[in-house]
Amino acid sequence: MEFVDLNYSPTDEDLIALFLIEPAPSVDMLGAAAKVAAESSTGTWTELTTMSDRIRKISAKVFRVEGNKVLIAYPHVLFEPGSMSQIWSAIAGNLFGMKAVSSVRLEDVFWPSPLVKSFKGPLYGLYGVRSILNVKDRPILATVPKPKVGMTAEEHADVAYQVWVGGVDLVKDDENLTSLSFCKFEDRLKELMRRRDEAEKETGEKKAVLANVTAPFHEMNRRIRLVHDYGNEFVMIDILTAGWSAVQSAREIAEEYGLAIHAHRAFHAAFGRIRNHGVSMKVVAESARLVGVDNIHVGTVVGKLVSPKDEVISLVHLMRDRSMKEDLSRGILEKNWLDIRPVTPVSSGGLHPGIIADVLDIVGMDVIIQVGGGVLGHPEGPLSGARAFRQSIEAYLSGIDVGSYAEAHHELKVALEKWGRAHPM
Ligand code: RUB
Ligand code: CA
Repeated sequence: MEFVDLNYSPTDEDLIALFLIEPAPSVDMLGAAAKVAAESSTGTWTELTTMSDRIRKISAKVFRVEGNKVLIAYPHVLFEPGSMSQIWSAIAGNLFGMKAVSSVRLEDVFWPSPLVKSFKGPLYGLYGVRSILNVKDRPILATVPKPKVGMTAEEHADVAYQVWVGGVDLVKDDENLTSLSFCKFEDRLKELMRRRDEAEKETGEKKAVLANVTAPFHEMNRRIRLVHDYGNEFVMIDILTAGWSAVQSAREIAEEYGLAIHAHRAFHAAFGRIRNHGVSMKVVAESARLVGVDNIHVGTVVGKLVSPKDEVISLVHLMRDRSMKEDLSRGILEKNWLDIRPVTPVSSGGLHPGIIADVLDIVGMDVIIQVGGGVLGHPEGPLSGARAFRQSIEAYLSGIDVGSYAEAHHELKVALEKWGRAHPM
């Protein structure tokens, strides 16, 4: 019980973690909470002869328990400044496997100023990304060419060219499209840049690629350089499969070359989907904002992937706002991002023109909307698919129902005939 002190008032410099805990059948709540605090800070399963008062002072303390919500304060010296991997090894590490709990979820974190200041945050962030693309007064539009893997570099770039001309700003590599035998990274990038220049000339709009550089670190480093050398402005990283150390190192290199980072979150649902165990997407996104990605996927509510409405709304605010008040009922601890720039939320996964309005009603205008299948599945091809996508955005911005707007917009009409307003599975 030396890891519990219900009279403790945390200081501004403590990191606070909000856990949802279900104790194992033979364990009471305070006992389980104490074990979580111990395992994630200075303790282990038994009393130690090597423990001292000096070390007890820096141990984590359970200081508040409300139902299944347990708040634990950690003196910031338990964490290595500027190392997200080390922080996760502590507060998102061994504790998930302890026999003392039936389930435990890291729901949110209060990041104290000594740690916030130790991270760089985004180089560009939401407003910087808008100004790279020169898109100020509408959501930014992105498309993943589909099939997600399988096309050659030339086929891929040809699809990209068509969707750019149809009105999309960003062409995104998919999470599993890196450098494959039939579509090597450099070949694809080269071809994409050539076609990008054509599309920019034709449309007079700025266009760019979210180039997936995910790879073992030295190779990722080389790919980031290539993206710069070929004149593109963005790299994309599968941040969870690559790992925080790789993302932080990539952030350093991206800064050298002035590149923005698009964070794909593939893998998050493996530990975040079940809402009473694992790590919430909020903690993933907050960690990503600190280490300095510029865009991050937050879900759609209405698309093909599970993303509950309350979670998506929280994520959008956690990425865009400068600060937030504690709201335990929503599983949110206070936030003060200091000088860390806002991040662009990305809504993606199973979207099509018929449901864009539903998403924008939830996430607002300061977002990237990504539509892959909902563009490439258009019966008249990629160019028409992209036009239909852009038309659905125009309809929303003019406050006109997409069905009425479609009467005078052929591509949108065809898209609605295929997909209607269905929320896909
Ligand atoms: C979207 C897609 C993305 C998902 C990931 O393709 O492949 O990888 O957005 O999901 P499509 P999330 O538009 O055809 O569904 O953004 O929820 O992480
Ligand atoms: Ca994908």
